[in-house]
Amino acid sequence: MTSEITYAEVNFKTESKSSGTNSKSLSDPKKKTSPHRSNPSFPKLLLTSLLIFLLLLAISFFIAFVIFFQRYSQLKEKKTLKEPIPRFVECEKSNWTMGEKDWSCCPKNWTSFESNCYLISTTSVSWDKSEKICSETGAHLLVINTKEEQEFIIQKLNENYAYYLGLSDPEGKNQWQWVDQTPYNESVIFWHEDEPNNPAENCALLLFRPTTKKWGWNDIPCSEMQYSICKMKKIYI
Ligand code: MMA
Ligand code: CA
Repeated sequence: MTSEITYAEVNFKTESKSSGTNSKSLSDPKKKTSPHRSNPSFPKLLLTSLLIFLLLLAISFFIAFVIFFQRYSQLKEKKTLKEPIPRFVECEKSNWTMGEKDWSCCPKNWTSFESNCYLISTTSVSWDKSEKICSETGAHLLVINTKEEQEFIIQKLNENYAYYLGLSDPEGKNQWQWVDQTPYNESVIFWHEDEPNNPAENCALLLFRPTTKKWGWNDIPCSEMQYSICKMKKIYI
């Protein structure tokens, strides 16, 4: 904002200066036709106005360059925030290849299963916040696609805690949605008995129930502070 105002001021100055020069140069031809031929201040004036013009041009270029550089670095910053590439990765050689890329990698300290990486987060935050934290690393809250995937994940979890999934029912109409747009498939659901049970509980989590000695899903209010699990696709190099 400020830089645009400065630019407008410079333009204004340029105009007023050049209009001043014009009026002088307009008066100069008159002098030439007049009987007093020799006017020693004329070349000096021309040189001065030329210098001023060049100076203003240089300043304008400089300001334009500064604005451009600022915008460019802002753009670059936004890009890096949107799609962060993990600084450290751990890779293993795949027994099958993705074209030329035969190493599959997960960010350091994430666990890997099939073609995905998982991070079990032990900070208690709301559902929205946990999804935000996952997405900042290029991941999503856990979307469970198969029974095998859930079986793999639960053996990494603590039975005394519950973990947010990427599953919500925003309108409380029992229309459950996965965060990555995976269709909600009734044949791959693992709700605990009698769950989901409350239209005011719009977010799902994975927890252990000692009564049935089973891991399963429950719906709870999205504002509850809970642990969570992030999931992202492996990176192939
Ligand atoms: C809690 C809460 C609910 C859940 C019931 C099951 C009392 O509420 O976790 O989401 O459905 O327990 O008894
Ligand atoms: Ca419930």
